[in-house]
Amino acid sequence: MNVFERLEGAILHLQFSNPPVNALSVGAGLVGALHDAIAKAVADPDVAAIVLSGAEGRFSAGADLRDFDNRPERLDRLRDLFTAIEASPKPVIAAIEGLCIGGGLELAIAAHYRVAADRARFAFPEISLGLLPGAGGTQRAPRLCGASHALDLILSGKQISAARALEIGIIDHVADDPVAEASRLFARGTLNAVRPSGEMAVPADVAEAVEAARQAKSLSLAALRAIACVEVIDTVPFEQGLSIEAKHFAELLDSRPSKALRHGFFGRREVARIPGAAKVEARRIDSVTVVGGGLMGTGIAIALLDAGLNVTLVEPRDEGRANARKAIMKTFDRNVEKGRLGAEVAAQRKAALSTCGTLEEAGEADLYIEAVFEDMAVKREVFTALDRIAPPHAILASNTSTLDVDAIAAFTGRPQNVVGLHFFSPANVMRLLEIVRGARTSPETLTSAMAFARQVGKTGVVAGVCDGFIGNRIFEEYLRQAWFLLEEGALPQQVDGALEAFGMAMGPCRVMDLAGQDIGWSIRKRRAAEQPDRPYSRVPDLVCEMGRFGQKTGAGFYLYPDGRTPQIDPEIEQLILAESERIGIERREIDDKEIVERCIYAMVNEGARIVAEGIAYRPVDIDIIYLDGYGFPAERGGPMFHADQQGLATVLDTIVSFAAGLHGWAWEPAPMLVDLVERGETFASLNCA
Ligand code: 3H9
Repeated sequence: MNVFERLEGAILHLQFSNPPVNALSVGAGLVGALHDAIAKAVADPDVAAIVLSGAEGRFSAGADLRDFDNRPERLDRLRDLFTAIEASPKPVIAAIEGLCIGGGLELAIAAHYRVAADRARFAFPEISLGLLPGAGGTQRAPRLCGASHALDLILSGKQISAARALEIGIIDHVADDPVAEASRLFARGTLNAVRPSGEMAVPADVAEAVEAARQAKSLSLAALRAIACVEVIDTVPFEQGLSIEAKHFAELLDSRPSKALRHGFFGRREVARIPGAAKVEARRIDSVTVVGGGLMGTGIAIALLDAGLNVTLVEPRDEGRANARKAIMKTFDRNVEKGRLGAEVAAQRKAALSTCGTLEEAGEADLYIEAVFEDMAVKREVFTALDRIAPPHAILASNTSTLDVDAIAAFTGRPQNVVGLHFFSPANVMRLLEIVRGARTSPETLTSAMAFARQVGKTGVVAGVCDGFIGNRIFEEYLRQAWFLLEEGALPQQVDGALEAFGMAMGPCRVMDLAGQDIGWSIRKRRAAEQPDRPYSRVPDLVCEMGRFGQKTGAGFYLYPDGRTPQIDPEIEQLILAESERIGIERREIDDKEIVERCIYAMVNEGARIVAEGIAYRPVDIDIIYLDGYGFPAERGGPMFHADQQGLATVLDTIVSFAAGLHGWAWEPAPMLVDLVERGETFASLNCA
């Protein structure tokens, strides 16, 4: 953290530095140092203008998010700095390179002028953290670029280019070297009048822009508050607008959605850290061989090509290979058609793919990902061959979602190089990558797998070896409750409706109809043999016995006349009622609260076991898996964070009350949960371990 001063003629250059993203930190002293430097420059008769820039080719990623918790009063210091800059009697020019977002953009628009490099990017990303620009952004930006453009920036959170920022008037000039250009323009007399944005005229489009913004569907709390801030521009003076904005910001900071979204932001970065790991270099991965050209292998190949890797897809069946290639090419063509990808980039990605029928033909790669049928005998065949063919440095990964990674590693003479890379379908869309650490996986392999996840734009989360790893093991408990609820009195649409109202992207009946009911059926058959003491409801099995496997067969829990849209089917209601009668359950009214608590607390209880067993390093790892892989609502922060918010004592009491009901065996409280409640602690307290 530092502010560097350099006087060049009458221009004082102030360059601030706070690696890695130049966050405007009060706690670390940057904001105070900048404020002092500005005050000193204003008092110094030798200084006629101030040029502000960020170190290392970037302006700033905004306020320091670490200042937010517990010490929100610190943020007033940031606001005071911006007021001092705006009030400076000497022109302050922001010279912008790289990222200029959030509080960084608010700093830039508190200055009197902005000169930016062509590659600079601008945004107000606060909305993705459940916040609004709270240091003048909602009051200054509309005065500079109009309310409609300002609201676009604030409500979308999206980055815009320097060219676009110039076009809408948020910056004044674009130049190769913004610092030099700022000095030159000042010397030429172009930028030397003091021009506070707060004193600029109120834009004419406030009412119209506010009205248009309110038309959007399902506006978040932060969006509603941001619109309210912009709305007052028409009616109150600038300073009062700033106080209104600060009040809304403080309330949002304390709101459940923002706390959850900030937990997700830091959680995604936290899960990248392997506790206690010695620092090892990740191996460089340029080429990957994917073994298996089915749905999963194809999706994985697309994801890797999208990340700029060279990919060889090995599929022994001629037809399967041709289909895989066709599907990959079609995906790139569709992306070009939809304007998501340039034709040239698509051509490069297509050219980076080769396909062949055998591993021998594939040539050497840095990483091999097996995505063949979930059968140990087939895995043995592939890994024995990989061990024979792959170069010594290569990482050998299995995409298994159920099988024992240690047993797979034992098929090779190099178990230290073996790891699980569990992609989620469709692999080119889903953000989560569960990285399964075998008992003998080396730290270098694990670190390389984490770096690989980042390289291909995925959130990598490490899981230990157990049946279902973290994600599917917890999901099984969630589904178990959903199916029990059906036989006790609820219908699919009610279970789905309650969980969707809670915020899940899709309820369990719809999810399994989408994924294929036959997948759950085969797992339940296996479980019935392995764990006869842990019964399941037979309801979904009965649906499968009718040949209804979900969307792919046109019917599952619902009917799908158009292949996608679920339609309630009275036949399923009859089937469920008959099953309740057959097993002697008197159906009862079940409210949405019970549905949500049973399904979500079942996840929490199993999650606590998973942390206690060391399968997950920390509770936050479970949260991120659920946020990025299972459609858990971002504004609830994941199951473990949600449990903390409810209060663990309340969660435990509820679990104990369920234990007294039907299928009480499924509700034995996890010892870790009991222990945390006894100590008055939270799951969050285990995240920093
Ligand atoms: C704001 O400004 C509020 C104001 O309107 C009002 C106030 C009153 N603070 O993501 P990366 C850390 S709200 C503190 O891995 P990338 C991050 O934790 C803020 N730390 O790199 C990580 O640390 P570590 C509005 C921050 O290149 C390291 O930097 N701003 C902040 O993939 C590298 O980050 C935002 O919402 C921060 N603001 O992406 C921007 N930002 O290495 C949030 C980052 O210890 N940030 N760190 O794990 C981002 O979107 C991305 O981090 C960014 C870089 C695009 C900047």
